[in-house]
Amino acid sequence: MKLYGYLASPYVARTLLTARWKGCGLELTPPHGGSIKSPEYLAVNPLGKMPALEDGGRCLAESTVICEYIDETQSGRKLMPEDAMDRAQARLLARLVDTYAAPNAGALARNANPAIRNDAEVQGSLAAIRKALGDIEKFMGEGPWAGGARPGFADAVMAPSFWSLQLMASLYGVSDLLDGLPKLGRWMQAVDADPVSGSLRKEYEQAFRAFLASKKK
Ligand SMILES: N[C@@H](CCC(=O)N[C@@H](CS)C(=O)NCC(=O)O)C(=O)O
Repeated sequence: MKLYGYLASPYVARTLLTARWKGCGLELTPPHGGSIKSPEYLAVNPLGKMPALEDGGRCLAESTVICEYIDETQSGRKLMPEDAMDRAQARLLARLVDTYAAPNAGALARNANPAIRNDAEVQGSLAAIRKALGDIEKFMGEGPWAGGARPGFADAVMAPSFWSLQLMASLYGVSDLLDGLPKLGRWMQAVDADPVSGSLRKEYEQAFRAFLASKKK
């Protein structure tokens, strides 16, 4: 099994977090030809996005699909809940992040340079992110993890997206996106305190900052 992409992508980081929580030792491989738009990589993932996963000569795209595949095929504790409603709830949280929160990251990234910043677009994106996080808060249980006592699929999907949104929001002076959201605040404390997700967050933030610095050159 081979996982392609760079850690600075939250979509890649969630698949790596899944692999690490499973304890399966899956490492990241840079995209074929050094780019997600190279003909070699497009042959693996025609979407030209990361991550992609190759296994047994076949390829998968889309991070949540890859997370589920890793969970189903690798040994170790199942990250997807046993109960059908709990499973649906985990997929729902993942869907809410991907549909309503994460898509706003693009506008924050685009406006990082103050010289060519569109303030209205930035404020609109921050408001949309806050609205999405407020909605996600309403679907969180008592925690501390999304599914209760232990980390699972929803946590693996959500955590890197929250890291990325927080890093981007901090470019605009927003120091805590989860302010006023007690369930998500407790959840993030659990994510930071967990040895696997806590240490991946540090690696992720380093990779993200290196990516931003490379864009400035
Ligand atoms: N829905 C996709 C999103 C993946 C995605 O957008 N990845 C970004 C990196 S953060 C990417 O590859 N962007 C390149 C592009 O869209 O051209 C997933 O969950 O895997």
